[in-house]
Parts: sequence; C-alpha cells; structure tokens
Amino acid sequence: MAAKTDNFQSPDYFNVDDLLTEEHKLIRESVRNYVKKEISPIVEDYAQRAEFPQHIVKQLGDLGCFGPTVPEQYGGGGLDYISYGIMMQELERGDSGVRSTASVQGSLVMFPIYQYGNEAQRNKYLPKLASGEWLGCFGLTEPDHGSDPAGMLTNFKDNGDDTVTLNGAKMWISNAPFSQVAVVWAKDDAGDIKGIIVERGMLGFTTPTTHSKWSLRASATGELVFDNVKVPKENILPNVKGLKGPLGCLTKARYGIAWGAIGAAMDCYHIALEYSKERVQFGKPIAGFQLQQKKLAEMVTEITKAQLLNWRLGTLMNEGKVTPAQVSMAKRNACEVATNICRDARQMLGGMGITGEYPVMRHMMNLESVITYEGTHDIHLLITGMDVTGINAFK
Ligand code: TGC
Ligand code: FAD
Repeated sequence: MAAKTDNFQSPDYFNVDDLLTEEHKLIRESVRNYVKKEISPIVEDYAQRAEFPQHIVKQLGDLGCFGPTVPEQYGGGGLDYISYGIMMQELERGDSGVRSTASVQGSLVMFPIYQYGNEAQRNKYLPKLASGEWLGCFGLTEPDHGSDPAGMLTNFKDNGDDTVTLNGAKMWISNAPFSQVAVVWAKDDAGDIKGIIVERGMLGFTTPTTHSKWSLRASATGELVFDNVKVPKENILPNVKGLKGPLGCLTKARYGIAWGAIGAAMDCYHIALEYSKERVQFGKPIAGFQLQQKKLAEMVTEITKAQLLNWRLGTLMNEGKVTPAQVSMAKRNACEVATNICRDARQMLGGMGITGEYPVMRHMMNLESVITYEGTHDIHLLITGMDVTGINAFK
C-alpha cells in the first residue's frame, strides 16, 4: 500500500489555542509533525498486518512522550498535565495504539514506580523507560476479574529469604509481548494488593500474544503468566497498599485518554469535512446537503465541548484539585463523542469509508477498545452516578 500523505488541520472553533502557552503549542507542533512524518505514512499497513511498529518506542522516547510529567532527574519531561494531554491528543490523532503505548509507559509504568517506588527503583527503571530503551506494561486485569479488580487471584508468597514467589495470570495487557518490565498488581500473604516489578527473563514468567483483534491492531496485546516466578523483594513497590495503588495510576491514564480520544475524533472530522467538500453526487458536493451538514455541525460542536472540558480538567490536574470522578466523566464523554464522530465520518465517506485508504474505520475500530479499557463506559457512568448520589450501584 502506498505511503499516506497526512494534511491534518486541527479544528479549533472556540479559539482554545488562546488558552495554551507558547510551550504547549510548541509541544503540539513537534508531536503533530512527528505523527505526520513517522506515524501516518506507516500505521495503516501495520494495522492491516496486525503488527506493532516496535521501532516507534525509541522515537517516542526521544520525543519526550514517555513520562512527560515525571521530574527531569529521572529522565521525564517535568512538564505540566496540559502538555501531557496535548501529547496524547496528537498521538491518538495518528492511532489509538500509538497513544496506548505512550500512556501505558508513562501513566501506568513510570508513574507507579515514581509515585510508589523507592529511590533505588526510580533510578534503576525510570531513565530507561523514559528514553524508550525499555518498554513496560501494567498488569491489573485477569481472566475472571476485569471491571472488578479487587477480586484478583494473582498472589505472591514470602519465601522467608529476600524473594517472593508470584503465581497467577493477567490478560488483555497492552505492550506485554514486547515489554522488558511489567508493573503487576498482586495480593501478598495478608491479602493486600501490592505492586511488584517483574522483569523479562525471570524464570516462569511468559507473555503470550493475544491474536485475532479487530481493534488496536497496531498495538501489541498479551497475557502475563506467572508460574512460580521468584521475584526479589526489592522489586515490591513499598509506598502503596490496596486497590488505590492501581486506581491512582488509572486516574492519570484515563486523563490522557480523555484528550487522546478527541484526537481521533478531530482526525475523523477533518477527513469527513475535506471529503464531503470534494465528493460530488446529484450535481453538487455532498457537503452541500443538509443531512451531511448536520453531521459536520454536530461533530465540531461535540469536539469543541470536549476540548474545553479537557482543558479545564488539565488545569484542575495542574492545581492538584481534580477528583477521580471528574476524570471518569471526561474519559467517558470523550470516548462516546469520538466513537459517534468516527461512525458518522465513516458513513459520510460511503464505501470509501470502509477501506484503509482513509484512517476513519481504523479509528472507529480502535475506539471500541478505548471505550472499554481503563474502565468500561458503564463503569464510568456508575462512578459519576455514585459521586452525585452517594449510593454505590456497582455491588
Ligand atoms: P473502591 O472501594 O471504590 O476503591 C478502593 C480504593 O481506591 C480508591 N479509589 C481511587 N483512587 C485513585 N483513583 C481512582 N480512580 C480511584 N477510585 C477509587 C478509593 O478511594 C479506595 O481507597 P481506600 O483508601 O478507601 O482504600 O473500589 P471497588 O473495588 O469498589 O471498585 C471501584 C471501581 C469499580 C470503580 C474500580 O474497581 C474500577 O475503576 N474498575 C474498572 C477497572 C479498570 O479500569 N481496569 C483498567 C485496567 S488497566 C487498562 O485497561 C489499561 S489499558 C491501557 C492502554 O492501552 O491505554
Ligand atoms: P467485564 O468486567 O467482564 O465487563 C463486561 C460488561 O459488564 C461490560 O459492559 C461492563 O460495563 C459490564 N459490567 C461489569 N460490572 C458491572 C456492574 N457492576 N454494573 C453494570 N455493568 C457492569 N488491562 C490491564 O490491566 N492492562 C492493560 O494494559 C490493558 N490493556 C487492554 C487493551 C485492550 C485492547 C483491551 C480490550 C483491554 C485492555 N485491558 C487492560 C483490560 C480492560 O481494562 C478490561 O477489558 C476492562 O476493564 C473491562 O473488563 P472485562 O473485559 O473483563 O469486562
């Protein structure tokens, strides 16, 4: 398939740009240019082949997309949360799988090591993860515990020396097949959930690939299987206990998804607008028909609302005032808006919409994972429901 030219222009109907600093705009330009040059030309082919473009890991590290909010002394960018959000928006504009790689590495692997780890763990792992020398993954979900991770079965037992023995299995793990390190959530002898860093090469640790996905095909997904894996105690994250550990990481990653999904929506809106102005039926461009204008007008309205919500969420994150429920609302809203926009855009392209000539169907299929992982659409609705009523409807 011929390399794709990417002429993306960003919708900004309410001048959200005026709310950004010069540094934010520079970061956006640099990630946007990277996506145009290095991702858009290749990602469709990789998705068609269901192959992870491994070479982008080093590129994303060089670009500063891994752990941008982690302090510079550990290899991070020392940037604010709006910068992080913008990076995720631009990467997902290219492909949700590329954003997934970056958000797992930054929010789900580097963040817990930084936040819950000790100095030795930070120094050992963070610089290599920030640079893209190592890839990491995050193991929370299990075959029988997805939305309800508190019931996890994966566990480790104290061996009475300087090691523990880890048993169990995680599934649906992004980056797993290519990861050097995994941050795994497991129960200790007392039944408390702890984070433990497992390294590739530890005896009994395997990462089988998950095949036959129709979504996130350019992202590698796999299992983490632990069969009596001996792990040094020094790999246990010392500074957190309980489900709030992994859920705290998810708050950061869900924040990135709120921005990212809107990136995919912006791409689909741009493509649908351009296509509809050029495609002539019944003697005029289809953009001139009211039904198509309704779709475009609603797309840009929803994108604008979500852009403003994300910006506000970012300022709350920067001020340390955000609540997990606010992040849930933004993640849920962005996924719904983006899914609807991509489906409408696909229809506007007619038959061309189902081909790989345009990125629309790839975005649409990717978003079926994005609306499911990091908490399903219904789980986030229940989080909002509990927040406003004070009544838990999960159980
Ligand atoms: P619950 O009793 O409500 O909470 C347990 C403790 O955690 C605290 N907490 C949070 N802390 C930080 N951030 C959050 N978002 C938090 N939500 C809750 C809570 O305050 C409590 O603390 P403490 O001190 O009292 O112990 O827990 P629950 O068992 O009732 O579950 C609540 C529920 C259902 C909302 C939660 O389990 C949930 O969010 N489930 C969804 C699971 C999920 O999102 N899995 C994602 C797996 S990772 C993934 O999908 C990566 S995809 C990556 C990619 O490719 O981009
Ligand atoms: P289930 O929990 O079985 O849910 C099935 C349905 O039941 C859903 O519609 C759900 O909303 C609904 N449901 C569940 N509980 C309730 C309730 N109380 N009330 C009403 N409805 C309910 N996990 C990781 O740990 N690390 C990763 O890197 C990772 N990457 C992923 C990558 C991909 C491509 C995918 C698809 C998933 C990934 N996940 C990862 C797992 C993901 O987080 C889970 O799939 C998700 O949390 C849902 O869990 P489940 O699939 O077991 O669905």
